[in-house]
Amino acid sequence: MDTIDLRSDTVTQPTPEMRAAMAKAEVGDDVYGEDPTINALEKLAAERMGKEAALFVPSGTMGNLIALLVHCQRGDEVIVGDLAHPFLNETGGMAALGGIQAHTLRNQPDGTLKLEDIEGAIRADDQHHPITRLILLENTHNRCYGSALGADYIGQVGTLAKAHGLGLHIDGARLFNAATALGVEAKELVAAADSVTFCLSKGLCAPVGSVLCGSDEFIRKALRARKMLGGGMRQAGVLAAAGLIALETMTQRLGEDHARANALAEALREMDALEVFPQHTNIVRFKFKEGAAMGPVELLAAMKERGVLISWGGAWGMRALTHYWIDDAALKHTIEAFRGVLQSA
Ligand code: TLP
Repeated sequence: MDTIDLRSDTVTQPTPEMRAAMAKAEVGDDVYGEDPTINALEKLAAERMGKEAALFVPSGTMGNLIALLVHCQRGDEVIVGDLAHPFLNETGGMAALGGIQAHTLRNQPDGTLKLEDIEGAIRADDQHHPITRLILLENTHNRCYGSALGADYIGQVGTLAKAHGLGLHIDGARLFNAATALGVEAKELVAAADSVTFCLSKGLCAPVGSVLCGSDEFIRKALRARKMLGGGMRQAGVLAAAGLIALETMTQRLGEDHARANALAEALREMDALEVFPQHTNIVRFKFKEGAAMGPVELLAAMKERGVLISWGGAWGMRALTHYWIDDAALKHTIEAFRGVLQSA
């Protein structure tokens, strides 16, 4: 059996259908706006998000950074969760490249920020203070166990943002997982947002790429920021061809990944040594209970010997993600491998 790679859904390889579409994609110079496949992808993405326009970008990280650069000036502040990916895992790009200050608020276990905390964090108009410009939410929330933020909550944050003249950006790297889990259309989850980034490259299996969506004016500014960051790609229609399949068909099957993640979480809950956190979508997070006979380093090594890769984020515990390439046989093998390793410890 091939290695079963559950470290992330970023490891997904393009499907055979994607490879075929990539091989015959029509391309042009996208910096001239002449790549028909990218243009088609951007049009479809904007439609799916219910926004006026969209921009194909190389990664979720760049999409979030561009959004921050467009919403904020140097010295401005963004209200963001302390467990949010753009704060924790994007190399401090907002500070390094945008001079943007993160005003972090405690993320609740369900990935939300308390409305009263947000309200309390908005700066008064005072020469001593930075200017609060933006609120940033993440959906699904990676560190908060893949939880899905609902349209009602996001609407309330949007109302708060508007009342204070702030923008709302959503890091929707796994937005379609959230939409699937909640049984709603993705656009309902971003209706209150000014901008959203979603990734084609994670559970949707495209090899590269994310899409940033917003108003025409926002995307015009985003285009300049993308160029500045060196993200103006040329004949990248070969990538967008996979992105179109990601968006059209791969968004429809994420429920399967969630069901397998649920089965994995249930099986892990039966193992005495482990504490398994709530599972919502395709992310399963767990850690060893106090006094367990084994630690993450040993578990990862023993699982690897059995052909299964999982990841360990120190104090954050261990993580296994299901995705297109994890079928029922792979899931069965994984559960048996966990049982074998933990029962022999
Ligand atoms: N997440 C990766 C790692 O960076 C941790 C993963 O394996 O989960 N937003 C969210 C919520 C993400 O989870 C990620 C990637 C990104 C943005 C960044 O996307 P890329 O990798 O395309 O820059």
